[in-house]
Amino acid sequence: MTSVTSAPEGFLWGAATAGHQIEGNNVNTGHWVNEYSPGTQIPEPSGDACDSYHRYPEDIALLAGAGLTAYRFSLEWARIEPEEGVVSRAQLAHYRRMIDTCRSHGVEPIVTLHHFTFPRWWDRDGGWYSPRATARFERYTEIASTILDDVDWVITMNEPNMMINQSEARIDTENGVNFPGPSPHVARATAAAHRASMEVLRRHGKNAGWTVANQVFQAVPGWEDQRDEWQYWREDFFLEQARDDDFIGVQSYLRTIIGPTDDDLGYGPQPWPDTAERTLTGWEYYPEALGHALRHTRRVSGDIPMIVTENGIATADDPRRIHYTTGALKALADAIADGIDVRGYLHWSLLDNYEWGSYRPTFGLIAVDRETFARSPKPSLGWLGDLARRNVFPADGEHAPEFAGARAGTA
Ligand code: IFM
Repeated sequence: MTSVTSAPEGFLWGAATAGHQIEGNNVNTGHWVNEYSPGTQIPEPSGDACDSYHRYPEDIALLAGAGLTAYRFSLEWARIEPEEGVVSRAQLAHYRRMIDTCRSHGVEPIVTLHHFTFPRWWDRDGGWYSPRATARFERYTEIASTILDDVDWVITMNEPNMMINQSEARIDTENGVNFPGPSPHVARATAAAHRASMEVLRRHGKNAGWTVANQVFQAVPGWEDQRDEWQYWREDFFLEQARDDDFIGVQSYLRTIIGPTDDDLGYGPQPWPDTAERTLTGWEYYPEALGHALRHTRRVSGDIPMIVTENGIATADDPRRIHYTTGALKALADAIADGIDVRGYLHWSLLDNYEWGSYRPTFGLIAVDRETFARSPKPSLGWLGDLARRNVFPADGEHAPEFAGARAGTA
């Protein structure tokens, strides 16, 4: 019998998605262009995705019916502003209907303004390298704010620390998709756009912030300085920017061990040992990452409220998903017990969706038939919903074995 511990009153229990990964036919984005370009290195295109653009009422009803109380979803900038300065009222009305549907089910909508995808015109005209990037994002925030009156929680940008790799990747047209590492220029550009967006959202009375992919960088003993260096532009810069925000979204899946390598730099991520359990994304099974992520975020971002805006596992084995999430929630409960102010837990993801190049890594609490789009809730949805209804965390989650020799340096 699993023992439990209470979650704070009003704790948000939910699941998260992103437009491009579930809506389908998001044709006006640069990502769609890349997916369908001749010779693309993207293995599988998004196509109809989960057709959630039309089926969101069913998705929200399933989430609410299970007992969850919050739904994080994103707006698609490319639909709302299909050409620069052209605003689609019909698309704004679509997203407004999604918010209303959440409200009618008693579900708290948590809205992400930007989750990785850009309109084609943005990519054509310089992307983050355009001197107009901040003004464009600020204007988009103003446009989006017109439908957000009763939305309390707004995320300006999802994982800017991952997006900066993608921005650089798109620019390298000669060599195809390639992730040469983080760009301080793009990092600063995202930070400026975030600040401008925050000002708009605060004028509209929102709780606003951004979400950061927390990678739980750990060091092989003796490689702590290199770990810190590796980590700065990949994560800590972005955590620092959140110090004055209303909250920060913590997104955690795994850890990365930094140590010696044979390349010119001489240090970097270490391969996982052959014995490590891997998920369908090839990542190490490491549920306690979430506890390290929350502690590291507090250390760098300060004592601001946090929401776990993503956490989950790509697996075809649903009991394993429950096992992973049990471990993650146990780590979350411990962090709260240690005084970290966490306001909610949003599982990634509500649906099996498009994982940026493939449908194979299934992160969902709900399976989606790729032909008919029929939804089939997995036992994990009911399990998480039951914790939500009782507002409790499992207290005896199992932990994965530690890597020999790796030290949780900053966590
Ligand atoms: O699917 C992604 C999501 O878009 C951003 N965070 C990580 C998830 C899993 O890779």
